[in-house]
Amino acid sequence: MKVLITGIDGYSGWPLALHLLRRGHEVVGIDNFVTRKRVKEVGSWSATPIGSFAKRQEAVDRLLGKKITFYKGDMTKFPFVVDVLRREKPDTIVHLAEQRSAPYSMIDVDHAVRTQVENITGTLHLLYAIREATPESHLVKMGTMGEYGTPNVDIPEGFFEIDYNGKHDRLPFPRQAGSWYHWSKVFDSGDVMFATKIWNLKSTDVMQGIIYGTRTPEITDDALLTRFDFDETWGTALNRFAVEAVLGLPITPYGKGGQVRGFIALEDSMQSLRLAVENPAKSGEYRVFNQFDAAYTINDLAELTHRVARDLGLNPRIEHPPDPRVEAEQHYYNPIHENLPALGYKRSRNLEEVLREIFKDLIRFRRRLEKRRHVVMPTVDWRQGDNTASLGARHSGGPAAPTPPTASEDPSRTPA
Ligand code: USQ
Repeated sequence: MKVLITGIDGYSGWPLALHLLRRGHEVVGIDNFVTRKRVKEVGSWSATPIGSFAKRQEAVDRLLGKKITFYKGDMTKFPFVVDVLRREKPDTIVHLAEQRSAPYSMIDVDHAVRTQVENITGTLHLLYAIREATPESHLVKMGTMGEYGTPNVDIPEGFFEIDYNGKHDRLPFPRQAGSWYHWSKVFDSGDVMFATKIWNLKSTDVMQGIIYGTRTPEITDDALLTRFDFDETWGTALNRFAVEAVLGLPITPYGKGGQVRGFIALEDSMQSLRLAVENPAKSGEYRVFNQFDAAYTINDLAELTHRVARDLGLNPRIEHPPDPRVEAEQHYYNPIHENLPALGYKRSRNLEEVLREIFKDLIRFRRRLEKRRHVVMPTVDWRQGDNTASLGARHSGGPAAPTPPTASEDPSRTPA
C-alpha cells in the first residue's frame, strides 16, 4: 500500500514510517517541523538527539535501503494538501499532523486559539482534499481517549445503544474533553464522521491513549531514533516520570494521583495503527478504535517508576504537587477496547520491560536532560487565563514568545 503520513517528523509519525516500510509499504510524508519549533519555544528539546529530516531520510536509505518521499508544508494551506494528494494518490492517509499537547493549549488565549484553529482547519482541508483527489483512500485519523473524559459509566468504542423516552438509537458516546487541545480532537471527530457520511468516505478515528517508550523494533541505530519529550508541556506521564527519576527531581503524580488513563507502548501504538491501515474501513463507514493497552492510575506508574529507578541505583522520590489541571483525581474508568484485538492486536511487551528500556536510553542521554532540568516541573495552570509569565520565567528568563503557525525554515539543522 502507499501510505501518506501527515506529521511524519513527530514522536509517532517517524516510528510509524519505519514500521510501515519494514512491512513493505510505500511511505510518503508531510511535516512543517512546527513541533521542533514549539518545543524550543518552551525552552526544551528532545531527550534523544534527532537529526534534520534530510538526515533521517539518508539514514533510512543507508540502513534500510528504503526511500521516503517527503513534502515540507502546512496542513492549514489547502492548495498544498490537495496538491500532495493529487500527485501521490495514497491508498491510506494517517493524519497525525496536529498540535498534540494539552498543557501547551492551556498556556493562554493565543495558544488555545492556534491549537483549535490549526487542528480543525488541517482536518477539514484533508477531508476536502480526499473528496476532491482520492475519494477511495482510507483516512486513519489520530484522535484521543481524552475526548471521552472520565464518565462514571463504561466507555464504548465511539458509539453506544440508548433507550430514551421509549425510543432506541445508536449514538455517538458523549464527549467531555479536559483541555482546549482535547476539545479540538472532539470537533475533528464530528467533522470526520460527517464528511464520511456525506461523501461516502472511509475513515477510522483512533482514540489514542497515552504513549510511552523510546523505541520500536525498527529503531536499530541512533540515526533512526524518534523524538522524546519530557518538559512540562510536551512530555507525558510515564515518560516524564522516568526523566524526573534520572534527574533526581521528584516524580510528580499531580494531586491525589488517582487519575486513571489508558496507556500503550510506542511499539504497540505502531502495531495498532498498522492494523488499522491494513484493514481499511468500508466506503461510507466511520469506525472508532479505542487504542490503548491497559489502564493505570498515575500513582501506579509513579510507584513502578520509583521501584525500577531504585533497582538501577538511582535515588528517586515521589511528591504530589497540587494538580495544575482541572480533572477528577479519583474516579471510575472502564473503556472498552475490542476492535483492535479483533484485528489481531497483541501486546508485545510488558510495562516494566519497556520502562527499563526507557531508563537505559535516558541514562545514555543524561547530559541532554541535565541541560534542560529547569523545564520539567509544572507551571501551566488550567485555572489561569494567561500562563506566559510563569512559563517564561521558569523556562527562558522571559515571557514565552508565541511562534508563528507556519515554519518558514527547517529548524532541524541543530538537534531538536
Ligand atoms: N500527570 C501527572 N504528572 C505529570 C504529568 C501528567 O500526574 O507529571 C497526569 C495528568 O494530570 C493527567 C495524566 O497524567 O491526569 C495524563 O497527562 P499526560 O500529560 O500524560 O497526557 P495528556 O495531557 O492527557 O495528553 C497525552 C498526549 C496527547 C494524547 C493523550 C491521550 O499529549 O497527545 O492525546 O495523552 S489521553 O490522555 O488518553 O487523552
